[in-house]
Formats: sequence, structure tokens, C-alpha cells
Amino acid sequence: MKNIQWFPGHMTKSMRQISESAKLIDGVICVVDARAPFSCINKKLGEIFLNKPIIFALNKSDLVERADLNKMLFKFKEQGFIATPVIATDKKSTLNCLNILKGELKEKVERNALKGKPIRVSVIGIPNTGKGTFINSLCGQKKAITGDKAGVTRSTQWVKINGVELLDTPGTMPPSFDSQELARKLAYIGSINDDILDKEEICLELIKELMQICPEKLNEKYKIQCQDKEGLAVYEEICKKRGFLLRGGDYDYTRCANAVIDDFRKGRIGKICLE
Ligand SMILES: Nc1nc2c(ncn2[C@@H]2O[C@H](COP(=O)(O)OP(=O)(O)OP(=O)(O)O)[C@@H](O)[C@H]2O)c(=O)[nH]1
Ligand SMILES: [Mg+2]
Repeated sequence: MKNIQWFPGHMTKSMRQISESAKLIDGVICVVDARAPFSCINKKLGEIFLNKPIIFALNKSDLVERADLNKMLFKFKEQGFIATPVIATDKKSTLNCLNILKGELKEKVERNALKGKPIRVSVIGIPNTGKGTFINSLCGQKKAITGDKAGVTRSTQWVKINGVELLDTPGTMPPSFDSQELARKLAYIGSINDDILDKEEICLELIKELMQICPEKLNEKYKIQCQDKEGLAVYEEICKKRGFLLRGGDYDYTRCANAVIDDFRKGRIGKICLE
């Protein structure tokens, strides 16, 4: 299997920019994907903000079941982290997240308010977790560029809202992945640039993963029977059901991979948590 490794040069630059801004920052919102929240934690980013309050925003929580979300929130709490569910497009949830951070910074917020000074919050996370969307929802305007692929934001940018200055930051990966299993999860959720991925291989691994955690959802979505089958056989069954065939009748693995991965990312196979 092809090894997944993604730490392009622009991320070294981003890490430096984020580090340099750290001294200005009062608190941090780390946006993670609720479908694989622990896999999204970049420890190298955390180290930059060691003694600042940090809230984990479990974003895209519309894409996981409530029970899984509660399990994840409990695990974060167990490990001593502050975490809250977020749907970045929903202002109520982003505001709630910001207010939790403000609660942690209560004295600072009060002192700054007297001086008419804003508090400064850095919004960090790996690529594609929804940092830009989160900021746009808070300020009610499209100040940050967003998009459904990894690596949309390329430089830091301050966005002002009432009493708070938010720093949008480019998605930043750790220099290396702890395991390939973790790297694959990040590939499924779209946090790794698709151009460096072997999509057919990722699709096969995703199918195997879904056969483990939610075979019934896979069956329902593609009108198949995946029980007691090999991953590749299921992959080919989906090709057949969907008519992803090449001239001559061979399976069109590439088209199928693009479709299945996209279905997963958009939540069309169902609400699925990978952890
Ligand atoms: N379903 C769902 N999609 C979301 C949510 N938040 C963001 N998205 C989508 O996720 C994709 C990435 O959003 P961005 O805001 O660009 O993410 P980012 O973290 O700024 O990405 P980079 O700049 O690449 O690091 C976009 O297609 C958003 O529409 C959410 O709560 N739920
Ligand atoms: Mg962005």
C-alpha cells in the first residue's frame, strides 16, 4: 500500500506564522472534524499554545450520530480537554463555542472591555475541518475563503467581530503521521490533498472500514449485500450497481472511488464516526 505523507512547504511557513502570532493570542479554538476528532489533533500546533486556554470545536457534528458525538465529547473531557459540538454554518453553535472560550478568559475579557481592547483568538486545525466556515458564521460575512478540499487557506488573516479579533490560519498537518491508519482516516474526511492520494486504494480501505463499523449503511446506500464478502468484491459490486464500467466491461474503479469517497464526505452514506 502506498504510504501517505503530506507536509508541503507552505505548512512549514504556516507553522511559523502561527508561532509568531502566538504571543498576541489570548485563547485558541481548535477546529476538529467530529467524524475523527482525535485523529485531527496536531500536537505540534498544540505545543505552540501550551499555556493558553484552548477549546476543541467538534465541527461537522451534523455528520455523526448524537450518541457517537456524546461518546467523543466524553472522551475529550476524560482527557482534561474542553470540547463542544459545532456545526460551523450554524451561528448559534459557533457563538456558543466562542462564549465557552470567553468564559475561560473571563478576567481578560473584563479587563480588556474596560480598555476598549478586543480579545484575540486563533482558530487552528488541520486542513478542511471548517475553520474558515466557523469564522464566517461568527462574523456573518464571507471574510474567509472556504472550499471543500484540503488546503484552501494559505495565509493567516485577522477578522474582527464585536470585542473579538479572530485569526484564520491555514490548515496545518503534523510533520509526520503517528500511523497510516490515522492518515487514512484523514484522507477519508478530506483533510489530505487528493492529488497525493491513490483514490482507488483509499476507496478500498474506506469500504473495508465501513464494512466493519456500519455494514448496514453501506448495504442500504448502494443496495448491496456486503456481509461475508471481501472488500474488493464489495467495491466491484458497487461498480456494477452504479454502472461504473469501462468500454469492454471492466470495472471503472476510479469513477467508483471518486463517487464513494464523495458520498462518504458529504454524509450520503449516513452519519458515520470513524473513532
Ligand atoms: N456538513 C458540514 N460541512 C461543513 C461544516 N463546516 C464546514 N463544512 C464544509 O467543510 C469544507 C471546508 O470548510 P473550510 O471552512 O474551507 O475549512 P478550513 O478548515 O478553513 O480548510 P483549510 O483552509 O483548507 O484548512 C467546506 O466545504 C465547508 O462547507 C459543518 O459543520 N458541517
Ligand atoms: Mg480555511
